[in-house]
Amino acid sequence: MNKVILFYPSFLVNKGEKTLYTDLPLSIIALASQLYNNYDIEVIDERLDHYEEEEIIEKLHDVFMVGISATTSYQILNGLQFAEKVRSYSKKIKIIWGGWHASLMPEETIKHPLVDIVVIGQGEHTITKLAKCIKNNEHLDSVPNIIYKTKDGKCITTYKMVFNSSQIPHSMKDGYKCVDIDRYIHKAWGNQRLLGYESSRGCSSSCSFCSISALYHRKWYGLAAKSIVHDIQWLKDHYHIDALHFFDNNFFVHKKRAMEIAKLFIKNNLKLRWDGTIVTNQFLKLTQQEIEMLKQSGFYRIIVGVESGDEEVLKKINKKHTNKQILELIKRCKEFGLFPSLSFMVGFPWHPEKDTQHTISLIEKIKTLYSETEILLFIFSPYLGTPLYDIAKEYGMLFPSSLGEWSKFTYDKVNTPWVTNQLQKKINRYLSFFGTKKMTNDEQQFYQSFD
Ligand code: B12
Ligand code: SF4
Repeated sequence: MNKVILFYPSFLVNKGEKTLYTDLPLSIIALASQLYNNYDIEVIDERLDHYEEEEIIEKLHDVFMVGISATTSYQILNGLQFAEKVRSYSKKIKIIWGGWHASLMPEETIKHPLVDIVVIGQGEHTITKLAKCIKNNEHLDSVPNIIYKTKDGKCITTYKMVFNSSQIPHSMKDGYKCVDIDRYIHKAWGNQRLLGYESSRGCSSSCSFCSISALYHRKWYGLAAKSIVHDIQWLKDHYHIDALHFFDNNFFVHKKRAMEIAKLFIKNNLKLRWDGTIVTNQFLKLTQQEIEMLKQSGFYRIIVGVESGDEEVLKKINKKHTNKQILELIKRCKEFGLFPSLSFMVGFPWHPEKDTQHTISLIEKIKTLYSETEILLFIFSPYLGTPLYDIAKEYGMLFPSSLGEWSKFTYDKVNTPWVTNQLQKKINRYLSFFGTKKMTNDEQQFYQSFD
């Protein structure tokens, strides 16, 4: 037995519906890149792969472990359904859960009968050790950052560290070989062949609604510019991409690294359009020459979490900018011909009517200054493990308390008791106005479906 299945569950309850969010399953690719040389790897991306029961059974032949990657979403539901199939095929195959949900709720997750081992946090080192131990029937107590069940049902934890800078693989090429990259290349923002890429992990900020700071505690690690550009050149040569979207939580934490990447794009004549996340203060500190160099390298779009137009809320959620700075950022984008994509949340627990009003009013000012600005407007939902999750509980929000219950929960639906129906109706009007109507077909597709 030498086979490992890595499973990326669908986000949908009804899998017949149009598939949302079909970007590269980077978690699975990162794990596959570590296992590639020693095991037969099969990746199942349930958002795109539709197999009959018998086909799944056939695939399970020769498998000694499966890895399931899930965020807090219906991915849990679909992950459990897959685990059920694995369990009924053979009790010997180890079922391992990792990803954001399992990492934030490890003790709760391990209690589920369809979970043998939970991996907490980054999985690269752990999966390599786990695979070796499971295959050779060795004890698991030397594997870091897991919770596992012993034969008599006891749960043992080896949790040591939250974030390890050496864990981001220097090249994911082997992982890429395990998926059909063409399926993840999209048309969007005027690009014909856009692909996602991860060049750093973590974030130096500590916004109180965000899971990144909850798990990684403000630590950040980025790959070296040379190694990134080397990978990207390879992706360009093999998949003829014309644009790259950095999925990093905060691409510009290390300005020197970001500028080095831009320089290398120019030097190597990569001719790729690219975009990435930036915090307002980071953007406002860029000099004119730096912005020009970024533009020359193909940088065309900044993605900024503005989150609220209510300055009281900004303080409470630990966002370090003001409305004035946001308007300044918009003016600079217009001046330099950069395309701003801003995301907002309304309906925080304190005074949801007021924060909605202030946020809408800021969005209107932004649109007046630079109408091309892309606005993404969400209703706030408290993410697991964050300070706002605890505040939400104080404000009467109830959360599931087992993996089975979480499988019926999604952040996509409004589930905060303090957002009244009336407020929700009001927000919905703006959601459709700002959220989609102003977007081109390409961009709508990015957020709605890539089918
Ligand atoms: C890209 C991205 C998206 C993309 C989709 C990507 C895709 N694959 O199609 C888009 C933009 C569409 C998206 C949407 C949403 N996202 Co999102 N997204 C991300 C982001 C920025 C990167 C994900 C990624 O690829 N990371 C790179 C990989 C390598 O890291 P990783 O997933 O953490 O995997 C590592 C470990 O977790 C572990 N691991 C993971 N799986 C497994 C499995 C096994 C077996 C093992 C051993 C280990 C393991 O090992 C991996 C390597 O170290 C993350 C933040 C982040 N940095 O991860 C948020 C994040 C995952 N998203 C989040 C959320 C909330 C959402 C939304 C609900 C937001 C919204 N309000 O609409 C939506 C909706 C999704 C849905 N329908 O439910 C939250 C999840 C929180 C949670 N508790 O689950 C995150 C953490 C962001 C945050 N700031 O809090 N997202
Ligand atoms: S800047 Fe973005 S990634 Fe960083 S903590 Fe805030 S919301 Fe999370």
